[in-house]
Amino acid sequence: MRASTSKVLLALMAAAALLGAACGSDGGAEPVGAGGGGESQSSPEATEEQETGPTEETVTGTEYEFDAPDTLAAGEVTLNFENAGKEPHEMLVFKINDESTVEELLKLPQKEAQQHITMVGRAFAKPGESGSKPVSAELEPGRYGMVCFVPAPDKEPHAFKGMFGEFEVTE
Ligand SMILES: [Cu+2]
Repeated sequence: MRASTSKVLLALMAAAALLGAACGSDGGAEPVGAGGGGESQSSPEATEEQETGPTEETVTGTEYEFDAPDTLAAGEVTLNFENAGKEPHEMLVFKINDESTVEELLKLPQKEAQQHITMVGRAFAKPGESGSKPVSAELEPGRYGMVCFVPAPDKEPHAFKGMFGEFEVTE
């Protein structure tokens, strides 16, 4: 008995709630929804995604130089490496911790040079191929360098034939 009574009550309450909602929305809600919802929704979000998404660039190596961007935006960066040359090439990427240039660092003994830099990553590619793995890292603003130490046919590392570069990561 009690159960059926409360079911009726619940049904009545639900009906009252529906009526109440219907009455309330009659006045103001409908015209707002009907008008123009589509325009303002997507554009601010899309801009944010572009700002925070990973930056992807391709660096090309040939004999004996890198073709790379001069500047990159700080944050998540993916550097693909393509070998457009006839010899194997690598792309060693590092952050320069002081005012040294890559050219200056190449003149130092290896152990000493390493004290001026922080390694970021390495990619390698055979002639005419793309590197199997890009260099992906979270880069903070600063100066960065890249070099290739693959030996040329005359045994001299490519870096000493000019295969090095610098780029800047900006805020
Ligand atoms: Cu090389």
